[in-house]
Amino acid sequence: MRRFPEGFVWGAATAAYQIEGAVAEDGRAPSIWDGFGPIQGGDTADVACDHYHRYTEDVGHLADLGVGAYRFSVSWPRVLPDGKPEPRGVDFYSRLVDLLLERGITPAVTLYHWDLPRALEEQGGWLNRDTAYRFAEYARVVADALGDRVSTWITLNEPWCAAYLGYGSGEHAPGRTGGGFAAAHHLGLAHGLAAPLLPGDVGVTLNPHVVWGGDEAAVRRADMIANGVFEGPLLRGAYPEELFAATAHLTDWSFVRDGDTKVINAPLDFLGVNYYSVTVVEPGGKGKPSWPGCEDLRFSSAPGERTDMGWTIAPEGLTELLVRLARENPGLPLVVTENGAAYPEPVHDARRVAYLHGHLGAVLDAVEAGADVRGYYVWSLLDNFEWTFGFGKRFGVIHVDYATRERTWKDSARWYRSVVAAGALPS
Ligand code: IFM
Repeated sequence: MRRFPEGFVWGAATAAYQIEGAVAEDGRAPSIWDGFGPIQGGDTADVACDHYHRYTEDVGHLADLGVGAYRFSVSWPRVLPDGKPEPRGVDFYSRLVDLLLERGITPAVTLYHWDLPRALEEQGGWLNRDTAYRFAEYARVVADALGDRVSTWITLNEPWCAAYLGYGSGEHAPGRTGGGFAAAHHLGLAHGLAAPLLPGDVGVTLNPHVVWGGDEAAVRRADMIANGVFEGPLLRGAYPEELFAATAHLTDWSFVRDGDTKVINAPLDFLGVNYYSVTVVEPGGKGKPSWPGCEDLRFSSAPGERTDMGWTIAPEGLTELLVRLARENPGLPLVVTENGAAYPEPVHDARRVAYLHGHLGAVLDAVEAGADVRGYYVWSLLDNFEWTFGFGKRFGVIHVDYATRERTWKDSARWYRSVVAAGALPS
């Protein structure tokens, strides 16, 4: 057995839009994802996993798994449906938090997991600087409602996706193209304005890319676009020097105002890290719309076995990432806030067990190399609405039957429970 450090936090993660359903209840307003199409299979998240009505059962599953923490997100359009600072649907989260605490599970609350109120998108969304200030108001409302019981906060989930897929390639809602850097900047500003308002431990969750390739310049540029744009201001208070010249053909960065990067660089208690796979880059391609400033590069997957998402299984990338982040940010605890794999098997999911085993081993390798990794949240507690893939990709350790919404434990749930109980990984 390989033991995890004393006090290591074991968790499971979800996000509001992917599991809640109840999109028209308690006055919830539309989000940018409602009606965003084309979603594979014509699926919608109108009911999703019906977690809004089944949260008691789901907290029971968390308790049975034995996890010490549950990472979920609050739906902004449920809490502030008309943008006025008079919260409505926050009671749902209050009941959820109470139940978690009753069962001895620490709530870890994400404030933005991609479900922007549509009304704000109509005013420019993340291209509009004002959205950052609206986010801070929303953060204050949630902090006022839950801050007496919640002491672990994550401001944003994967701003790379929200900015570059939502406003760069347009693959994600709201489906706009060409504004990825402005969106990234305003998301960072939103984080920086909100972070000081949250009581307790505050982090932000990134999906830093592990970029592999033989050409040093290509790797360095892709790393700057995927990681430097976010980690620079958030962790070091400045954008990378080379960024402005490398992207001058796309933007003049005039949306960055004096003092912004200082705000974005608000003190952090931990950095959330989501990891699934690695990216391979080489010179001589046609770029990818979600990689602005990398138009002359070719992106591919690393060779090897892949999950149902087509993502190569590369646990060594997680070790590399955690060790890099630890080296570059001494004193900043790291938490793996998402890791997992999509596979279709309804119950006997040996491939997911192997994936999780490999990646937990990779976390231990990073710890042994000196990285201060404080916890791990499996993605995901439940099969759920996988954005543009609809219900077609299943990440849960618990199976959801979308006809009945019945939950059934997969082998990976039983396996994870045994690892959590032992606090150690079988070798
Ligand atoms: O389902 C998503 C989640 O919402 C954000 N991180 C990646 C997961 C798998 O694609």
